[in-house]
Amino acid sequence: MYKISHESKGLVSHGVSACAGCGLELIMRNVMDVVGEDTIIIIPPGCSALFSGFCNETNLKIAGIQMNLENSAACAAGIRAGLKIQGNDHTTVLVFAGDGATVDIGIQSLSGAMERNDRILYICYDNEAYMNTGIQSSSSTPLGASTTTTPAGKSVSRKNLVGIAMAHNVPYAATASLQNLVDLRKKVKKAKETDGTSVLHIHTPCPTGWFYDPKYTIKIAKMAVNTGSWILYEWEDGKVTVNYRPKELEPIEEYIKIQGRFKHLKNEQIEAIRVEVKSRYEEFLRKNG
Ligand SMILES: Cc1ncc(C[n+]2csc(CCOP(=O)(O)OP(=O)(O)O)c2C)c(N)n1
Ligand code: SF4
Ligand SMILES: [Mg+2]
Repeated sequence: MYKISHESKGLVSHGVSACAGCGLELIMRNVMDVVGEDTIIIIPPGCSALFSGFCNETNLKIAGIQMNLENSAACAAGIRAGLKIQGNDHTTVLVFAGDGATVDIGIQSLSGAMERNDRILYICYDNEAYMNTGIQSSSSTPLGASTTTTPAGKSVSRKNLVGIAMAHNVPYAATASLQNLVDLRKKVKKAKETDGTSVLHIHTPCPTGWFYDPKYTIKIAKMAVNTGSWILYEWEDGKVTVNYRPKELEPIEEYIKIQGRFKHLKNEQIEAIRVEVKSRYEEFLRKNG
């Protein structure tokens, strides 16, 4: 039903100062290709601000504004209201925010937009910590991961962003991953065409904060999905569809061992993560299978 072009529209310039192997850069380039020129982007502080640029230079060839961590969704809602008064119902209003900007600091303004069902496309690229300020833990950091504020490993599990969006009964919400770019692009297109608030939660491997060799970004994205650590699904018209089910879950140890942020873990802690991931995955399939 959804025809997706794979051509780049060239809306992101070359020479962006993201780290080598940055998952966020790949996501930004793919998202821009789907949303196209008729888009206003709102970017809060974080690594995505590399794309808003510095001073009077920007890496994005579309209109945009650099907002605060607290209020990107509120800003997007205001832009939508302004466009409506101008009689413009064609421009996409896109928030492109990190996990800290979404599940922690900006959650109240996102909640307000979801309650009002403002017509905005909200993308959270989730690199599972506050990377831009030196790898502090966020409420999306997974159990056991070492960050500068959880040096011995995070002791609690992460928040469930799409679950929060579903609780607001938004018309469209989905998870996505670099594991499958066709699926990711389809979801961006559906979200863009949604008449109301749409929320995409995109898993975003980060070599600098997860301490792995930059060449493994796609491999790690695939491992997250194949181990059940990241579940690909959509919420549409009040119904959940699971988009991909590995025939058998791959052992979580492989995913953990390739990343330096887990290297401090003892066997019993790895076992606790294995149990957490497996039970969350099985419970999700039981409820939505
Ligand atoms: C209210 C507020 N607190 C703290 C900061 C400092 N700050 C700037 S970027 C950033 C990290 C944001 O993390 P996230 O949203 O996960 O994006 P990432 O850097 O990981 O891409 C922080 C804490 C800020 N700009 N505003
Ligand atoms: S810290 Fe991570 S998310 Fe930020 S630019 Fe570097 S690789 Fe990308
Ligand atoms: Mg982050």
